[in-house]
Amino acid sequence: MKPHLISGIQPTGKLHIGNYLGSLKNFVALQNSGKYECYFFVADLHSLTEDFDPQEKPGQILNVALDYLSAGISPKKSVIFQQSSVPAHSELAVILNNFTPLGELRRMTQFKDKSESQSENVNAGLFDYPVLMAADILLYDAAFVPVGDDQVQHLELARTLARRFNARFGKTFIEPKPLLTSASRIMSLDDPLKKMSKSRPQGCLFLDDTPEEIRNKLKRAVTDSGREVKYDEQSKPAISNLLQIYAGIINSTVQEAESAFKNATYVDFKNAVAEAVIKELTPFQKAKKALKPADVKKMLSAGDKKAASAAEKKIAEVQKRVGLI
Ligand code: AQP
Repeated sequence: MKPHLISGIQPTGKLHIGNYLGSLKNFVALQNSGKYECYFFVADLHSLTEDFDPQEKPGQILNVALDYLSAGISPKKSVIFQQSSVPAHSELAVILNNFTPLGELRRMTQFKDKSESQSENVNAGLFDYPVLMAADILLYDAAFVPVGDDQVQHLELARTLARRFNARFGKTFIEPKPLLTSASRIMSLDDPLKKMSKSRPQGCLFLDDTPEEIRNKLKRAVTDSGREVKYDEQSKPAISNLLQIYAGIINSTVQEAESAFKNATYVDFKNAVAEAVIKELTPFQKAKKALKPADVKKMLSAGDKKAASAAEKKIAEVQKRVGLI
């Protein structure tokens, strides 16, 4: 039996090149490696932890599913589903809450960061986010979880919870390991010290951007002092970020990208990054246009059923272990 692998993306807005290089592109490669039984979900429950408009939510959920398919995740090879359609995620999170000391959640840097960035909405869901994430993973016996480096601390908590539960109730869960991509943190085009985030659209290069928009955004992207295209996160954070984007897109290392632009000007380099991004996104955008929303919804509910059948077995086992049934 192949090891299970799971990951999700929140439907909080249009996906950007950070989501693509940090997760989506890697999801496709992992799926196509044939080494794993893959589960990819739309993390809609997680997305409620920040301000949202209920009118926009269904479109955002559909959009993540469309992006999965357009990037090459196939329902023939992977289980693609919507988190909230499988109630066992919430049930397991409620049970795991009882084995999670508050102090462990207080340490989470994402909670601290988001408490500052959304200070008017520091809700219990945000605090409990890592426990729901642990439930998402443990429910499917996932051995591997492809994540960006910002999620490594959450994954560590999932491992701790698995260990703690197994020690007390007998072997129930697998301890998941992270699979990191090389482009684990793409920064904003307007501020290379801030992570590219859906919630800061002014710094994003979106997967749906037209070639013109991509060219303009890269032209306007901030650069650093000096003239040399050089990878140095301390003294050249903006150029280093563009090198990361370029290398991620063409599947090379930043060192190779750096030497390819050794004698180039910033302008030439930025143009080359724009053209590489356009080349990569053209087939994605074509595939997305060809998809019919009604078909995608059908595909998603078929995936929900497959995911639910695995999850229901595990939640029943957990309920038995803790003495509920
Ligand atoms: N800038 C980034 N660089 C590399 N990877 C990134 N990811 C997100 N931003 C970057 C990775 O994308 C996956 C899905 O992310 P998510 O939507 O579930 O949550 P997120 O990390 O909170 O993404 P955003 O864009 O920053 O959304 P908002 O603004 O809504 O919080 C994850 O694997 C993440 O690491």
